[in-house]
Order: sequence, then C-alpha cells, then structure tokens
Amino acid sequence: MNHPLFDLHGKVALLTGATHGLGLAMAEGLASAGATIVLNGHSSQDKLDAAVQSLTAKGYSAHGYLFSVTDEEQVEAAVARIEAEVGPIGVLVNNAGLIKRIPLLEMKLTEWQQVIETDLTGVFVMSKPVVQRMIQRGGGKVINICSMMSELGRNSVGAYAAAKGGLKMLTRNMATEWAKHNIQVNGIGPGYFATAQTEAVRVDGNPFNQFIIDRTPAGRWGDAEDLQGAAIYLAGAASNFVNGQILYVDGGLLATIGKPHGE
Ligand code: GCO
Repeated sequence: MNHPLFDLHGKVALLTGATHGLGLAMAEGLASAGATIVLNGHSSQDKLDAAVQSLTAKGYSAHGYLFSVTDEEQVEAAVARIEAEVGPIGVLVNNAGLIKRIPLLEMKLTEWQQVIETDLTGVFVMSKPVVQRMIQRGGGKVINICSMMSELGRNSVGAYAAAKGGLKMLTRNMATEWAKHNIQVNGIGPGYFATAQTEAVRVDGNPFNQFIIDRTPAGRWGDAEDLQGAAIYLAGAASNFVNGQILYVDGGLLATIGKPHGE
C-alpha cells in the first residue's frame, strides 16, 4: 500500500503527448501509484493503442484519446468525453511538445509558430476546460513539462527555449490564479534524457553526447524512469501546499557551470 501522501488510487490522470518517451514513462509511474491513466496522442491511433496496451498489459487501468492540444474544439470535446467515459480528471500533465533544431536566422515563421503553438499555446488550450471542471469539484493538480531550456539557451533551439521559458512563467501564473481553488500547478524540468527526442544528439561521436555527460554532475543522461518520482510527488497529496514551482530533474546540470573534460 502506498504512503497516503503518494497514493493516487481513485485519481484519473490525463497526460498529453504520452504515446512514448518521457510522457509514457511518467504515465506508468502515476499508474504504479494507483492512478487511472488517460493517454493523449495527436496523430497515430496505432501508436496510441500500443501505448495503452503497454500499460494494461501490466495490469494498469489505461485509456487512449486522439486529439490535438492546439485545437480548442477537439480539446473541449475530448475533455467532455474523457470525463463521461473514464471519470473526472484530477491530474493533468501537459507533456505534449515538439522541438525543431534550426538556428533562428534560418527558421521559417511557420516553423517558429508550430513550436510555440504546441509547446506553449497548447498548454493554455488544454488546461482551460480541465481546470474549469477541477474548480467545480474543489481542486486538482496540473503539471507542466518544462525543460533545461526554461532556464538556459542553446544554439539552434531558440523557438523551443522561448516556448519552454514561457511555460515556466505560464506555470507560475496558473498557480497564482488557481491556487485559491485548491489547484496546485507546478512544473517538472527534465534535464537531458535518453529519449527519441534526443537520439539525434546522442549518437556516438556526436560531441554533444560527451558534452552533456561532462556538463551533468551525475555524469550520465537521464533515464525516463528517473522522472516518475517527481510526477508522483506533484500529482499527490504530498504537494498540496506546493504552487508555481519548477522541479528540475537534471542530475545537477543547473546547479553548476560544469567542469573541464576529464576532471
Ligand atoms: C536539445 C534537447 C533538449 C532536451 C530537453 C532538455 O536539443 O537541447 O533536445 O531540448 O530535450 O528539453 O531539458
């Protein structure tokens, strides 16, 4: 039996963009603490079904809904369906996001807009109908997935950094406006994790791979499971007086200026 402060039995958790990677790993973490899981995908029903199956095969309660977090009508319809078919959403994890590694001067406006629309505006669109219902029920939890780029810049990820920096402040403003309704809004800021999103920069021989290992005091890339504890903490009663915080799970990266290679 889980400690009551970390027990999620009876809660429905919706995670966006969670058919793979960190989103699916966080979903499994929340499921292991007792939550009923609702996964969102935006394009592939097959990927969504496979993700749901990966959880139900382990005995967890999981459901899948295909919609785009950037489409207000799809979001509102999906929230109504989820609450009718699964139950009231007690935990919302805004994880859906994309990255385009293009230097700013080479980036097209449409590419910029796509990143901002999904990674920042999508959180606003997704949260409104869910939080309106949470207020009616007396409370809830919202967890926004931020990034190292919420705090730091890096060549070629300017749009992503602008979105994730904005998401840090959106998290604080959501917390400011909704805490009085017993809704705790916080963020998780993953460091550099070994996922499909970072596969391109982790390949052997890519200098960025060693750079990150040197730049991270823990001396390794994160594993998706490393995020599960933070998700359970922010989804449960243990964080009922925590508002507007970004919990960085980064192996110490933000704590240091780094060290010379080999030190
Ligand atoms: C990059 C990486 C990062 C990580 C993550 C760090 O290209 O720098 O993809 O953006 O994915 O966001 O927190």
